[in-house]
Formats: sequence, structure tokens, C-alpha cells
Amino acid sequence: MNEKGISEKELFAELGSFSNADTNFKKVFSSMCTIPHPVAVKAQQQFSLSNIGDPGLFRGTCEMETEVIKMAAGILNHPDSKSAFGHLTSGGTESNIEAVLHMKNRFSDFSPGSSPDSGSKLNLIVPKTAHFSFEKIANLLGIELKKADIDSSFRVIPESVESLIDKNTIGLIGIAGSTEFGECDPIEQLSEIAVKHNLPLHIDAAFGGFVYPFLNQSQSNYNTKFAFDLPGVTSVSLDPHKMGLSVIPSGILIFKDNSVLSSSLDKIKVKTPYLTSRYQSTLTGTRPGSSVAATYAVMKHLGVEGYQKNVAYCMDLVDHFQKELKKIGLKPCIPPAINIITVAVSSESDKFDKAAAHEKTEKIRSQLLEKYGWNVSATKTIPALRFVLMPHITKEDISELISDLKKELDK
Ligand code: 0PR
Repeated sequence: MNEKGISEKELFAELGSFSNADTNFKKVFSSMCTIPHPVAVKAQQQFSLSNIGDPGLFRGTCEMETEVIKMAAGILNHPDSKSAFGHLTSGGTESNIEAVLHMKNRFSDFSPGSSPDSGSKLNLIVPKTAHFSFEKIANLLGIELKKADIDSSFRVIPESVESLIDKNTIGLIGIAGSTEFGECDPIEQLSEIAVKHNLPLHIDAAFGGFVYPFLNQSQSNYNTKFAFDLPGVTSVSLDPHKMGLSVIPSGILIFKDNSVLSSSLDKIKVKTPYLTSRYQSTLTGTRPGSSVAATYAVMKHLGVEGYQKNVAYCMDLVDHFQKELKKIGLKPCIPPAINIITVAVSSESDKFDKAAAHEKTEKIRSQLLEKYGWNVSATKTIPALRFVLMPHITKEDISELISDLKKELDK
């Protein structure tokens, strides 16, 4: 660090050049985040001091957190949103960690009669399409991940999930809006399995939580339930910093109610003698009240109608994207359920050579970036390009991107 500080003018000139080195979002089709809504940014600034890790000092912010949980419970069809129990996190990873930590803690309370097999690790059953945060969780909590098979639409197969359950299973995971395909698992069937085996079921709706509830049925073939209107669902994570249009970092973790945690909460609770609350039971200590305020602001400001409009805009982009693809003789790998599209771009001859197909896809991905500045990603489940159509994207951007893609494919 310099001995003497630099002037504000110099500083912001410097920050300007750092900011210019970051990517302009106009050309980003790879991110599940987007430009936050202006009201969220304004509220974030207003509450920059606030730390809900010390709730007694920030009672106003804590009231907003309670309201956010109630609003989110409403989005998730909670039959009694007042009894929903939860808090804001930094995003999907932290929410998933905490949900699984509770599963592990309450395993002894919920384990169905028979005692666990002490020779093997406790396990968690996840769809093969689960986000990589679950790999971190397995490592962190010393549990085994059992990966259930997926069908041709990349949705988990309930029979596969059920066949993996054993004495050491601590819980099940379902996904509403998978990272690679945007698909929603058959949660109604997972809920039945969870009830039958008396296991907790956590739904990772980090992306889909602000999409599926606001979809216009005519724009999507989606019509299943995924949240608290199903008896087996015990917790859900959804991220305001993705399709919720709030600021980074903003995640929400909600449990159906306090009782589904059994005694787990007591196991996590630590005494906080010098803070304004006596106990803390969240994973992190200091938590940004600015994110709470931002999320409260954008949810209140947009309301259900605003989020419906946001999703309708993105689904209109999905239609446009498919029309443009058709013009160049391509179509999505599966009909997109929400605003994530995957497209196979490897040649027919690569069909039987998966490694070659992945390599070709990767080459096109990197050419799109290097030559034209487009940020797109490639999927690992199948060789395909993946496009996330977020609110910062326009139809013109899509037409331009597809025309650049055609140039590369024609080579
Ligand atoms: N669950 C699902 C289904 C997700 O898609 C993600 C993130 C998470 C959990 C974890 O969320 P956090 O990253 O908020 O902890 N999916 C994106 C991904 O891994 C995250 C992302 C967002 C990556 C923006 C890049 C980016 O620019 O692709």
C-alpha cells in the first residue's frame, strides 16, 4: 500500500480502467446473473452499513429480511407463508451447504427406525445434473454423493433416485432450473418418495425460483409443481441475484417451517455473548444488510406482475433465438423449458465420437469469444453450446450472435 493515499480523482480514474477491463454484459450469454434493477442498486447503497449478523443493531433491515422470506414463501406456494422459516445467504452455494448441513444434523432424528451402516459414509442423493456446489458440500461435510440417472430431457428419473436410497441416506435433492439445461426435475414424484421414506427433500431453485413461478403457461410446456405445495418438500433455495434482478450477493434459503429442522438448529446454534442477539444459527457471521434491502426493494417494486413481465421478455428472446437458429439449419438439443438453450454444433461425423464432439464445440465456443467477443458456455453432459438468455440481452444481440456462429460453422 502507498504511504500516502491517492486523490479521489486519481482513484476513480484507476477504477474506471479496472471496470473497462471487466466484460460488457451486452455480449454475455454465459451468465446466470444480469444487470441488477436500479431500485436494488439504490437500496444497496442506502444500507451499505447494515450487518444482519448483528440483528439488534439493524432491526429495520431484519424486518425487511422477514418480509423477503414471506414474499419468497408466497412465490413458492407456501400454504402459510408466516410459518416459513429462512434467511438470506450469499447465493445458491451457501444455501445448498446449509440445507444439507441441516439434513446431516437431523439424520439421527429422522432415520427410519433402522440404524445407519457405520462402515460407510452418510450419503445424499442428487440428480446427475446437480450444480457443482454439491461436490463442494460432499467434501466439506464428509458425505458421499449418489448421482441419480437422468432421462432424455435431462430430468432426474424418480425410480433411479428411489433405488439409491439406503440406511445412510440423509436426504434428496431436486432441481428446478438446472444449470446446464434449465430443466425442472419431476418434483411431485420426488416428493412422494421423500414422504414414503421419511427423508427431507431440498429443491435447488437457485435459477428457476424466479422463473418457473412466473412463466406464462402458453410460453412453456412446464406445468408441474416444485415447491411448498408438495408435502415432501422441506426446503428450497432461490437466488435473487440471478433472475430475481437483485444485487450480488443475494440468495434465499427457506424451510417449510421450523419443525422440519427437528433439533438440527440447536446443533448449529452458537452463543454470541457480545452481540445483540444471544445466539446465531446461520452459517456465516456477518451478513450484508445491503443485499437484504436490495432484494426487498426489487421484490416490492416489481411485484408478481413485474417478474411475470421479466420472464415473458426472456421467453420472447427464447422464441427469437429458435427462429434465428432455424434460419441457419439448427435447433435446440431439447425444447427449452425456460431461458436456457443448448445447441449441438458438432458435425454429423462426430456423433459417435463424444470426445471429438466436445472438442469441436469447445473450439467454436472459444472462436466466438476470441473473434467476436461473445461469451457463451459449453455443456459437459452433452457436447453442446449453452446460451442463457438473461434480461440484459436483446433480439438484435441474438441475431448478431447467430450470424457470427454461422460464419464459424461454415468454415
Ligand atoms: N444451484 C444452481 C442450480 C446453480 O445454477 C448455481 C449457480 C448454484 C446453485 C450456485 O449459486 P452461486 O454461484 O450463487 O453460489 N450457477 C451459475 C453457474 O455455476 C453461477 C454463475 C453465475 C456462474 C454467473 C457464472 C456467472 O457469470 O454457472
